[in-house]
Amino acid sequence: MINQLSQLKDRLKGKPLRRIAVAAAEDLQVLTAIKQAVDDNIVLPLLVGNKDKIEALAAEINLPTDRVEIVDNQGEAALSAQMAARLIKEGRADVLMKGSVSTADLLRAVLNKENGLRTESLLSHVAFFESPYYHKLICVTDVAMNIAPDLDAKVDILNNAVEACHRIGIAKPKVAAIAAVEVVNEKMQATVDAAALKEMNERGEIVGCVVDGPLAIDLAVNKEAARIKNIKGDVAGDADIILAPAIDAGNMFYKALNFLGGAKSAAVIMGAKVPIVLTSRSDDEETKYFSIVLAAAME
Ligand code: COD
Repeated sequence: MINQLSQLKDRLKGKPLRRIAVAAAEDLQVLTAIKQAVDDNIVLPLLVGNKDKIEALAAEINLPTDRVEIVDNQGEAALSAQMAARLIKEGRADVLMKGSVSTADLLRAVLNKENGLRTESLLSHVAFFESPYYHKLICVTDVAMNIAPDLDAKVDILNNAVEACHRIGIAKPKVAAIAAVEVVNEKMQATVDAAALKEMNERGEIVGCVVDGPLAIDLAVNKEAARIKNIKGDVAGDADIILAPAIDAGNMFYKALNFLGGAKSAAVIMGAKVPIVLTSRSDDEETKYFSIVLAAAME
């Protein structure tokens, strides 16, 4: 069982170094996380952005410049995102990382029809948490990309999270489709969709996992709460994946875990041509570092 983010590094043993393109790399925290990943022999960085600023920051943190390549862009950060996406398309990197550029600009570069990194699949954000109050890593999705997914989008979001779990060795993840209550209420779309996802899983239309729902968050992560409310099944109290009903609920849960719950996290965007590290500017260096490790494990 994986209960620490540091165990993700075990997934990388024996694998080649990942080439990581960083969009708008002129960011101290991002470069510090990159340095740790370089020191740990995880990545070879391709830093896209303002060369002078990148070199000054690299010198400040002793990032060995002989182990990084810099692609200069003196223009807007949005252009660095487009350039980084193009480098990936040209096969020059295996992972994309967000630097000092807005999430929307990075995602637009990724979603661009001609030069972006789209595949047939929906792209979605997959985050893993190590919480002092939970017995194993827990995945939460989608807390940062898809705003108000319909049922079809939720199926893709769920499948991306299941794939991420498989890649880090969680063979048959238990998925809790979250709502405010555990009974279907036609006025709460989250409950209707959660019940539909559970049925699709039972019919074999969603595979590689066990889905239960609707479940309120306490029932998903706490066996005692499930016992008191008489909720049976394999998922209750032991969920591996929390499928959020929409971005607001997911994002609040994610930030509450980090800022109030003492959790550590790592996150990646799945469904694109390559894994994408898209951490928030307020995430600390450790989150950024573990997100690099997670993305490297997805390859
Ligand atoms: N996967 C694949 N294709 C997508 C996806 C997706 N998740 N989202 C949009 N597309 C495609 C659409 O099919 C369309 O062809 C094209 O991209 C543009 O779609 P729009 O018009 O919805 O695109 P935008 O640019 O208005 O919005 C896309 C964003 C990802 C930028 C938008 O969904 C967004 O702002 N999401 C929230 C980002 C955010 O602020 N997160 C908070 C982080 S802490």
